[in-house]
Amino acid sequence: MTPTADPAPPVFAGARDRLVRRLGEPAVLVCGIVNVTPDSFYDGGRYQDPARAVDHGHTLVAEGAEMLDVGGESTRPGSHPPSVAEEIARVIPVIDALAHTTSVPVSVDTSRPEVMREAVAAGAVMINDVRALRLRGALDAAAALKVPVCLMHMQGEPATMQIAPTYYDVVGEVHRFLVGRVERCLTAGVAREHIVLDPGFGFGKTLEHNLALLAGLRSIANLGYPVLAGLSRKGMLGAITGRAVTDRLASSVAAAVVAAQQGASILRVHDVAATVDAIAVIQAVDIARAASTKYPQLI
Ligand code: 7PJ
Repeated sequence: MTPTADPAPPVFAGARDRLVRRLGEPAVLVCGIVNVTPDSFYDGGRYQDPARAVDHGHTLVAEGAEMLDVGGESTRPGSHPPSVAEEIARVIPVIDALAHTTSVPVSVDTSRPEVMREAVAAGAVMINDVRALRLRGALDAAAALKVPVCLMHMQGEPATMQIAPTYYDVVGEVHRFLVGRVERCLTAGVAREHIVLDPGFGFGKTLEHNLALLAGLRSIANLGYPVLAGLSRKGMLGAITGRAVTDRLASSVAAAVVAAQQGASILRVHDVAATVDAIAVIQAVDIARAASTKYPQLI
């Protein structure tokens, strides 16, 4: 294969290009989470069996997910990564099955270049990296694979990130970090229209930091790249409501709505059906607002 050849298998190049076009549209996209892990904070162990993970992906698509994000590394605070071989064994069969049996784009939640390459060969059309392509070889792998990449901010590593998160100006620092990663990506040859940004809620952040980022999300969206927000059932919602992870549906939907109103383009969620309904309400109001500007006598 020549270096300029398209590395996506031809059947998936179309799915990738549809995703890139979709990311350019204003409507918010709901991405369903498929965790193939024994230890994720909410659904760890529930979908560890590949067949169950695939079934769950189908359920999320039936609920209205426009994308699925498949991950094999739990990044919950205090967790340690699995071996590369273990991560590959977890995610590749699930990505392969979902890419061949659903109509939605499949993203791989990984930081490792080896996993990125196998995942794209199996049909993944986006890379979601909580380490923003900072592991050795990841940036070059992502550029060569020519798929959209989500660059997430994290202070530290999952094993220790919640011990003492410290910022002087969290919104400014996350903003600067993301701008720096965008520059590195562009230099490495990642296409501008393939870049997605994420402030990384809960990744090396206190409640105060997370709230400042949610309130200031617009400043990140104003960089001009689609923003992904992952707030679903996270600890910050437990801190606000006093509720256990199983009882954070309402707060998760509220947080998703706030993120959408602050300019998020992709909502990464466990609870697809409820989030899709909430976004439908926002969209209906947006349409009414556009109409009222056109025909002011209606308001
Ligand atoms: C995020 C993620 C997030 C992106 C996880 C969970 C914890 N990827 N992977 N953003 N969170 N891009 O499933 O809630 O917030 S793992």
